Amino acid sequence: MAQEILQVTPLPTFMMQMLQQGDYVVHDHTHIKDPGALSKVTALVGTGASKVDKKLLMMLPNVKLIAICGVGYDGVDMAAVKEKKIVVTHTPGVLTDDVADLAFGLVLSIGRRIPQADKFVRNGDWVDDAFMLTHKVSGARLGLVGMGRIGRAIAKRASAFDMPIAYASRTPKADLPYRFYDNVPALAAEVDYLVVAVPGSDDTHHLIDTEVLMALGQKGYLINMARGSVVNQPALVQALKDKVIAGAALDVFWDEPMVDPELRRLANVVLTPHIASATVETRHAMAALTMQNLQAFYDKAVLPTPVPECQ
Ligand code: 8YV
Repeated sequence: MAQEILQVTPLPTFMMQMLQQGDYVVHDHTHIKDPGALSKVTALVGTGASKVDKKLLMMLPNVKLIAICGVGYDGVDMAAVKEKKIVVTHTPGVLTDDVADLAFGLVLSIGRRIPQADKFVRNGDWVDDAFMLTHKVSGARLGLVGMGRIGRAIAKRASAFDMPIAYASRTPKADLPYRFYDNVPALAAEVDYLVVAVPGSDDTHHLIDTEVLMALGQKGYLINMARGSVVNQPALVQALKDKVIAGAALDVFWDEPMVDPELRRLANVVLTPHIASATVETRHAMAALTMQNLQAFYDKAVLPTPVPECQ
């Protein structure tokens, strides 16, 4: 019998095809054609951007799995999930390299002002003047806020650029040679590039605030491809306007895809539309892992990648 699932957000066409081939009946939560379907749905599928709150879960009495096609699941109300004995899966590992690649691309882009230089050539400005001098990335000090899978992958890339590496996390990692800080402002004061690599959660909400930005200082750059919620965005906009920091490169924002117009007007920023994992290869690998989690759930087999709280 075909299993009935609900897609919480739009999914890529190739994933919809995988679901159809897997004989799933997929309902779209914004256009449920059959109201009776709500009680037939046993699993939800969404992305890292999906909001799954208590209100939605209360409408779905028989949901027992939430399969997130993404590593972050900060949009899922974990208290409601626990209460309803639902299991959540996600897709860690398969996107680590892409996210680290983009993080490093953002470091290079803001440090060397690559998008601005591209615009300079396209606008014909080169004819009148030489492009501004930028700042050296090789050998500059890199600080990581968080040292999980993605933090480690960024550190590996930074090592190849001879960057001294330091990190802030709850506990030091015994296997790593990098300098450890137990708080973010102290780390920020010692680095040129501060890269956010922690998951979005209540614990990390606004971890990057005015104090951190002041510590990072006039020569420092902030890079965020983790979650918009980790940064106090109005405080960042103010710091960028007042030149409290040198610049920021951001792939994630509050209230995506609506990006603060003030931020969009600034010259000392590089902005990308939440694309850290958005390569053909990785998005297919994420979709395949999500399908494996779904299949394992219906086969009553061991789930490949449940989130830590559900292990
Ligand atoms: C995407 C992400 O937003 O994995 C995450 O947590 O933020 C991204 O990979 C998304 O989940 C794509 O499906």
